[in-house]
Amino acid sequence: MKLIMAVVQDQDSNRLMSALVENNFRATKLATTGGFLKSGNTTFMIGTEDVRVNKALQVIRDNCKSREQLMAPVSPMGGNADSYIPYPVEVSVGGATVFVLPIEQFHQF
Ligand code: 2BA
Ligand code: 2BA
Repeated sequence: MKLIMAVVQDQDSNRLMSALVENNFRATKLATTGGFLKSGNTTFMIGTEDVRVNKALQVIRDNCKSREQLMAPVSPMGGNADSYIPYPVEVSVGGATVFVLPIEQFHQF
């Protein structure tokens, strides 16, 4: 069994959850925050059999798309003004960042 952890954009999360359930995957959705943009994103935990990992990855790929996002300038607050960029910077956020981890044990009590 494997645990798939997928960080996706909030805009794709409802569609992805519906697609996972449609394809008979069990999943848990967590509200998370990206370290760089410091804004919300969604992390899915999907526990599934090894043979279904590729199908899960395909469902994720089909339902999440990359987008450009503006990063608001953050004032240096007494820090180094040399590195201050006074205008928003466009950042490309990927459709999904996915980790596949081995599961040592799986229990449901
Ligand atoms: P939910 O996905 O909201 O599922 C609640 C309960 O609905 C499940 O209880 C199960 O009894 C039933 N259920 C879910 N999917 C089903 C399906 N495709 N067909 C028939 N019945 C279904 P639990 O199995 O005790 O799971 C409780 C919660 O634990 C789940 O909430 C989910 O958030 C999480 N979970 C369970 N298995 C998971 C897995 N393999 N990966 C990730 N999260 C899991
Ligand atoms: P954030 O950390 O908010 O990052 C959003 C986007 O900003 C990233 O998109 C990337 O294009 C850019 N970015 C992040 N760190 C950067 C840096 N140090 N310099 C320049 N640009 C940077 P994605 O790579 O598609 O990542 C989307 C979200 O996925 C991330 O949100 C983070 O929550 C998660 N993520 C990505 N890689 C991760 C990793 N190795 N471990 C844990 N979470 C990760």
